[in-house]
Parts: sequence; structure tokens; C-alpha cells
Amino acid sequence: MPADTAAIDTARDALIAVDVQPDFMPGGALPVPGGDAVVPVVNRLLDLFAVAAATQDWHPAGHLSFASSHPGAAPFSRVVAPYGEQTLWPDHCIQGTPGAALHPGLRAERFAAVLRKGWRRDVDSYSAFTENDRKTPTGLAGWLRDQGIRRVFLAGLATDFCVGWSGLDALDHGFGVVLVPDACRGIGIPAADGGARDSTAEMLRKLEARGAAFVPSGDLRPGGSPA
Ligand code: VGL
Ligand code: ZN
Repeated sequence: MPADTAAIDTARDALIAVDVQPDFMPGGALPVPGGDAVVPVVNRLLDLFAVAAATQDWHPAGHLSFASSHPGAAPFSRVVAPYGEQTLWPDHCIQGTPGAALHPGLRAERFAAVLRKGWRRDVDSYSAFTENDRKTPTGLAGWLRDQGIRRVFLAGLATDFCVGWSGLDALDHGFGVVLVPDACRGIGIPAADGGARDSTAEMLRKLEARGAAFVPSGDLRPGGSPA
């Protein structure tokens, strides 16, 4: 990690905008409270980075993560999938639908790569790096390495699922991780055991414990690229 967490090295730092899609906006199929507020923040952040990528949650109809695929199951309940526990969601981000597009307000032309994930019917993928079976790579780590990237700055939706899992996996892959809190929003599922931490607080705790940094967008600044 560079000594100065807030200075962007355009040769080694990448911005990853996770799942900034209409279905995750207020009024969408799986709304994240305040989700629309991340769009202008991501757009401003794009000015600081030479390398930026976006992810799209991209499910086929009948996806295993949809409550509607499990008769009698309610959204936000959990089932045991062949690869382990899986939270069930309302139908969302169905391939090719407007709700699955990149948010139309994003400066999408600035993304060098757009990675779609969760496209296998029987495996979900919260993380941009590894699917929920915890073994299938998406290819993003290799792409970032091929660009010379050492550190990723995370923005997007939702903090407690796709952003958070992406951060944990980025750390596992040896990338430095900086989460930009004002560029992210969480779904916030109450703790199953009635505990005080909801899913967003719990994910932030895990990220911090594993060494992720948290730097608000207003503190980030150009750091140049040392030769
Ligand atoms: C997400 C739940 C289901 C996310 C995607 O983008 O955080 N959450 N699919
Ligand atoms: Zn999804």
C-alpha cells in the first residue's frame, strides 16, 4: 500500500463501480436506500482514475437467488444451495432488462471493462472476483493485474453484499482495498440473531478487521504516478 492512502496513483489504482444499476435504486426491484446518491459521486471519482471498471449483476430468469425460484420462500429468507447458504432476493437484474443496465446517469464511457456476474443460473455471485460457490473466478483479478493494478477503490451497491464481498476477495487476492463510504450504500438486513449490527455494519467491521481502508471521496486527490 502506498504510504498515503488518499493519493491516487493512476498507474496502480483502479476504481471499481459495483452494480450501479436501476434495479438497486429506490423504486427498483431490489432497492438499496439512497442508492441513487452514489451516481454523482462515482461520476466525480472517475476523473481521478485512469483505470476504472464496472460490474453488472446479470441474472437469467429463474435464477437460484430469486425467492420466486423456491416455492413458498420469502425474499430475504435463506436457503441452503449446493454450495452453501444463499439469501433469497426479489427477482432483480434480469439479463437484458432496463433494470439490469448500467445506470443511465453514469459516465459509462469511462469504464475500460464491464464485468457481468451472477449469469450462471445455479450460482450467485456477490463478489466481482469469485462466485458464491467460493471457487469460480470471474477473471477480474487477472484483468486488474494485467493492467498493473495493485489497489482497488470500491464504490457502488450494496455495501453489505456485492461491494463488501468484492472488497474481502480483493484483499484475498493481494490488492490493497479502499472503500469510499459516500460512494456506497447498504441494504441493511437486521441481524438474524437480533444483534445490534445489521448486515452493513457487520460487513464494514469485517472489511476493517481485514485491513481495508475507508476514505471519503472528498479526501481523495491526484497523487501522480511515480516513474
Ligand atoms: C446484490 C443482492 C443480490 C448487490 C446483488 O449488488 O449487492 N445484492 N444481488
Ligand atoms: Zn443479484
